[in-house]
Amino acid sequence: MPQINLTELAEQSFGTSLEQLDDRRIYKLLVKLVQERSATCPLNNGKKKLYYISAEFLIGKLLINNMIDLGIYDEVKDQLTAAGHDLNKIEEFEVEPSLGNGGLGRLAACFLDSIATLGLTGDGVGLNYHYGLFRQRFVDNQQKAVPDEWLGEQDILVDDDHSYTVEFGDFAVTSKLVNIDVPGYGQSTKNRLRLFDLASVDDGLVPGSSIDFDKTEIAKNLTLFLYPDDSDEQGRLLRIYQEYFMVSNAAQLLIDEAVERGSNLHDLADYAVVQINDTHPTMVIPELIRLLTTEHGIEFDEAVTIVRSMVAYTNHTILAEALEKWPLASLQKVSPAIADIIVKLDEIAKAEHDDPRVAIIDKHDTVHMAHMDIHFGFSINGVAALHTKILEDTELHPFYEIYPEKFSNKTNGITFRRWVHGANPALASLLDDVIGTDWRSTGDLSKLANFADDKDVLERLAATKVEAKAIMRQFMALEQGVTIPSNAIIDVQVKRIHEYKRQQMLALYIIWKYLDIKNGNRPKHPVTIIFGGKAAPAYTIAQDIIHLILTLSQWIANDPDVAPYLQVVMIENYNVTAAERVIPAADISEQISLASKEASGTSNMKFMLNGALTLCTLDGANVEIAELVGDENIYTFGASSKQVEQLYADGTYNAGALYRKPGIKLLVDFITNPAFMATGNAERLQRLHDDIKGKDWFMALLDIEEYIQTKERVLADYEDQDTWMRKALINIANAGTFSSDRTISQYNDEIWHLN
Ligand code: CR6
Repeated sequence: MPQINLTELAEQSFGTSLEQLDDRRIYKLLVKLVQERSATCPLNNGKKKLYYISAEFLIGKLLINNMIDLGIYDEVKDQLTAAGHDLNKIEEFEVEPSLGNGGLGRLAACFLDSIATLGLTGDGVGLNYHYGLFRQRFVDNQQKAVPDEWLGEQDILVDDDHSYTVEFGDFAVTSKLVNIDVPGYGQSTKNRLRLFDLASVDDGLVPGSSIDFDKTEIAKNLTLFLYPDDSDEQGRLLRIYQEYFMVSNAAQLLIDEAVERGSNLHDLADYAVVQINDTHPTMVIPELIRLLTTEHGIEFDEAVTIVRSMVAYTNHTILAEALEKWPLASLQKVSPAIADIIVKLDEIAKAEHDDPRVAIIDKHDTVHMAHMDIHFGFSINGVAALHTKILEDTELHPFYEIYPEKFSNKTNGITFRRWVHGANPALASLLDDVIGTDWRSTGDLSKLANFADDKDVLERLAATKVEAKAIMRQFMALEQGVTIPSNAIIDVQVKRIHEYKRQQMLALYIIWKYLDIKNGNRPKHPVTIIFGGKAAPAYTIAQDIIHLILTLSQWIANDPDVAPYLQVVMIENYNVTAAERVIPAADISEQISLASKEASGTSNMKFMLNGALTLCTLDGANVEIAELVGDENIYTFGASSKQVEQLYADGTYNAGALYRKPGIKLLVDFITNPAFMATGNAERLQRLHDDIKGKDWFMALLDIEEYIQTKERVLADYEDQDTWMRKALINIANAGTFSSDRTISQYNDEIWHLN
């Protein structure tokens, strides 16, 4: 590849010097450069191709990431710096795509990066949501969801001429396709993210201020939002329409491309493998069978056999709410042909295994999508060792008894290109200096452990944290309007708002700390607690938790006794870009879910990689982090997953009894003390208070005391910076396991078998 000369490009494109060029035009220049480079990369083109089908891909901004993957980032950055420009400021002109929700979508994005980096032939397939999930605004300390209009200004979508008809029960729609290039790091080839859309979409329907729209106007509105509100019948139907639209397009594309590469369709499994990311794409199973039989003349039994050897399923949760079950009647309405095939598949499964616990269609005529995946896929995996064990031993045990060979674990991972190289350049260059540059492609950071007692390296590591904090503070000031003290301990919990993740428990800690400071116990360093995350619009308690956090933030900021020592910040519209600023700056990583409930977590890995210390329950991948770094380099607390499972099984958890302990009552009742309530929304605060006191389904009160003690130990330990930085270094040195390149190698070696 020719070398890059930005000075020359600036002259050619704008007739001015690079120094004189404003950030917006530099941004345009870089976009063009990346597009041109990427266009010259041929597609990976192995015989067998992976289709990673997912309802979400939380890809984040792409400019910097693509420059890294194309191998031009350092060159570009150096030239810009020399000309007095700041790449972070230039990146602000890029709009972040809104195609995902949380960890599952971000995982899919890391996976695409690693699939391309390993030179594997595999595309992501999903939908092109015009307004994404939603954009989060805070109004009166409450979340307001508005459409996220990201599509207007983006420069990343490339038109593709594939177009298909998708037949629903009483009408048909036509699709169109756009692609996003996914170059691989250190490769000259690329893959793509394929996003289907309605040819007849009408995105003028949504007024800027509301996410409400007519859910019956499928042919206009199908691809407006990711996860449209499913609290009513129409909303649930819309989700099924979306899912069927997604997989019908994916299946038609897959068959077309396999035929192009020489498949006679009897051998389709030699040409394609499908990874079903959570249950949303499950209907790809009956859809492939439908296409093979009705369009391509293959016998039903053979079609079933073919499909059974080419689809694999990943489970991401044991929470019942995310294990989809649809009424057969709803599936019949969306696609009678698919419903018929599901009925036949259910008969086959019942003939093979006469056990109501593993039925696809239960006695209420409800279709269990995960059950279809397990019977008619060849593989099912969990996303962390503990999660997979829970699937095997309890949640999916009857299936494990039938098909032990189908089960495996694939602990999640993250791409180091985005999460160190791009997000934490200071740390990346320190690593280059200390252990050489191989880690960028191998993910191997273990050599860093040799420097655990090297004072110079520890000091330089501390300096990278200072630098990351400066970038974060600048972001917070400019984008969020908050000033964070430069000497503050940065304590972060960023993830979707959900009771099982227990943001409410951290809120109770904040109340405790507030009262403690009021009592005169002033921390040596100020503590800034940062939250970020969206709550599903129909999830009332999660909205109440956001309200509590924002009300506490304001209450504390207004108390001059406490404000200099404690600060609470909730990032508005937390997204990948915000994550890239905040995670490298963190000292403490909050991973405090109720044990057994967080399947894996992936922010835990990003924080560890960036040298934060983890404060956690033994849940999800935290268990693996703890094993790797050893007890003295992590802070764990709380009931074990076994204990929690037992409490649920016995039905003996008693929130009320715990609430009555004086130390706990004081914290919970703070939420409804009249002066505090007067500053917020009384209905929300009262409801949340009553829920914690009376139900507390995710057992925050069970772990709160030990959590407070452990956190105080963490804060005290921070004061010994030498020991702290040593722990941070050990964490980074052990993070290599969590490279998504490792995860993808395992998927490929054990499931996909691509060349
Ligand atoms: N919320 C899990 O809860 C896991 C990701 C990716 C989740 C989380 O622990 O890290 O998937 N599950 O595997 C679902 O979205 C259903 C998540 O993102």
